[in-house]
Amino acid sequence: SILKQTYSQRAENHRNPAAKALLETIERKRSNLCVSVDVTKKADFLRIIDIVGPYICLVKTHVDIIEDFDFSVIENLKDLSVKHDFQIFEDRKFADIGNTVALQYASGVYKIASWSHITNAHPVPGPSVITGLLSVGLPLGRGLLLLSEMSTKGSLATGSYTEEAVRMARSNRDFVVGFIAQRRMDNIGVAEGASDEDFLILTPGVGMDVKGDSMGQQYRTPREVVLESGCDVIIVGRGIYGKGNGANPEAVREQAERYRAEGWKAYEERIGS
Ligand code: 5IU
Repeated sequence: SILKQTYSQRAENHRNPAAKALLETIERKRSNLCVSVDVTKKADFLRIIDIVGPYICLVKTHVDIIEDFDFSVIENLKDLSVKHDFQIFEDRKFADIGNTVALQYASGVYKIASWSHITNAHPVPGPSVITGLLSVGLPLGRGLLLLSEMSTKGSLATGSYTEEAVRMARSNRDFVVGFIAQRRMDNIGVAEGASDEDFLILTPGVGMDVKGDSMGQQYRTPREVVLESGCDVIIVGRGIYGKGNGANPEAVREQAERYRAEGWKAYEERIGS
């Protein structure tokens, strides 16, 4: 079963270059930690990434919240990704018709496809959202995650919506490499144990010290997410950079190290090593 395979074994199952690179990075750095850097100043953004860089496999960005954005942010981010050996995931959550998402992905101020190894989309428009994005991303070797579940209270992405998302992914395996979800999706709609599919499951809503925030976010621990729910990558934001936008570098470094260690321990326990 996928749950018992190592990340490097799974890297061999994947033909999509972004998925393969992510799995290889996870194994090389012994880190299934993705840091989500939701801050509004480019200096804070780059400083936090430089601190957490050694402990992560992936950085998750929302570049549209950076107030003083210019393209040097991207150049610096790319340099940091080489310096610290991590992949980049712009959490853009595309959700429009194919023609529009292709333009949003390739063009505008951010030119996301030119630098983000992985991005994501809501399945709400149906398969055309994938067709639009893959027209831009596939030739560049990019990968897409579908949002089949969310971490928030009252999320509508449940039941048949989640199942349809899995069907959409199965029809586009060369580009759709996995899901943003709270548990494994491989077994949805197939008999128990019958699936040998290998979708990557990246999971936000991870925190060890608090249960949620005042705006509907809900947190689970790395152990619950990786060991009990079989997810592959933990996505942690405020649990790592805290309230002060990472003003205390040593505290940020300590938290990154702590989440990396917890995520990896849960994985080792899962594969039984
Ligand atoms: N995010 C979630 N939950 C979801 C999805 C995305 O939290 O279901 I889809 C994003 C939002 C934020 C990050 O960028 O993941 C989590 O940040 P905190 O760890 O600070 O809550």
